[in-house]
Amino acid sequence: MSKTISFVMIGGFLGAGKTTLIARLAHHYSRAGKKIAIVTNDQAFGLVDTEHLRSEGFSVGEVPGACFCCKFDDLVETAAKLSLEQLPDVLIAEPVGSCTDLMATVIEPMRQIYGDRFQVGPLTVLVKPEHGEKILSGNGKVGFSPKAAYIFQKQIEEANIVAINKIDKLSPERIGHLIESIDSRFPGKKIIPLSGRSGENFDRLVSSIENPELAKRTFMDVDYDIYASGESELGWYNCQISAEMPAVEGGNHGDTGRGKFELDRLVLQLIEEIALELRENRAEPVHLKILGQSKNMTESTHSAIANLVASDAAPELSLKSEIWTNSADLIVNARVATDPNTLEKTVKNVVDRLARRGLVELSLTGIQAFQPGRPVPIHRMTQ
Ligand SMILES: Nc1nc2c(ncn2[C@@H]2O[C@H](COP(=O)(O)OP(=O)(O)OP(=O)(O)O)[C@@H](O)[C@H]2O)c(=O)[nH]1
Ligand SMILES: [Mg+2]
Repeated sequence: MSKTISFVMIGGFLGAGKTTLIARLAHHYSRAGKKIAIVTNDQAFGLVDTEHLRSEGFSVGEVPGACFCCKFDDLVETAAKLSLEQLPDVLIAEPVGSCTDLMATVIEPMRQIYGDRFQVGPLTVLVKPEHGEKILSGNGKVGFSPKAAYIFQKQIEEANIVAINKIDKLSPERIGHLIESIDSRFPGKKIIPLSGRSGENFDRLVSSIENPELAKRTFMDVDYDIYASGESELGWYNCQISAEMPAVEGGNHGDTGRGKFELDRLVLQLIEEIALELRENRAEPVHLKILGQSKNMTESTHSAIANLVASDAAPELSLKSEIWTNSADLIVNARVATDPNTLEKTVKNVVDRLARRGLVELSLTGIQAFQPGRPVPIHRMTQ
């Protein structure tokens, strides 16, 4: 009899910490001797998350171009491709952070159509405190409209496990308020406050994910008009940037003839300058991330990632490469509550400005700038 694969889906809003937690979960299961496969998903191509998780040594497939629900067959096909060499024990899926209705459009079809292949676990949704506290309390300026906030709340409504993430940076009072407001608005949920970064309460999450009693069918009504217009409020922008140290005439820098730049500093500086410009345009960053990898093969296993998850959060380096290099490839993934043209101009201005300083040559390629289209799920099973 062929074995069934445990299917674990970790949802949550853009920048909630899904990839960080998935990396921790994948390391946890690998250490326990299990074979892991991961599927990432996005509206665009060229994903920071895919490169990040691959650089951690995992087998990662990507479903780009639309959300899992609209590309359900691609999800199953990608999982099958990842299983060609060796069947994984656990398949972890990261849906797009602006996606909801996953229970009816992905989880239930997985159970009903592929139940012989997959053991479908509870749907875990991470709550992003940076926008969540304002959305759930109704206090403070969220930076995007109630239609986009509708998606955030629907994600919690359908979750089997609601994981309040990033508690390492929240006071006990703030954690208490979040628990209270989630419990009063969505009673009966399994709520776990945790930190995907520090690992606090990670064990509690793992035992809940493995508890089949929590994998309940929680179907809900979704107004696809609100959902679609909420999602289309967000501008999506991806590109690649080639960063090269200019050749120094008569310089003496070994056989390359060039000096080196600090990769971590470069990705952080780009994020910081984009953050400033977005603030001037009053455009709320939902998640802006830049990954940098050296083009030099011996250094390319070290990745740098800089992130910005909200206008009132500080840009940060979530992954340090700690390398100096003379050439690097960067991937920019930006999801911001503004129109894609403004977003494209912002990134271009910043890149041009930095390049003019002459410290490093930067060239932009592979630009994708758009607003997500209306979600049209392949399946919607609510029985
Ligand atoms: N303080 C803190 N930061 C965290 C934690 N988990 C993730 N982050 C940070 O939050 C940012 C976003 O994390 P990701 O894991 O990329 O979030 P995501 O949900 O996968 O984002 P998208 O794929 O863009 O939707 C990064 O800067 C992470 O380092 C946490 O537990 N604590
Ligand atoms: Mg991610």
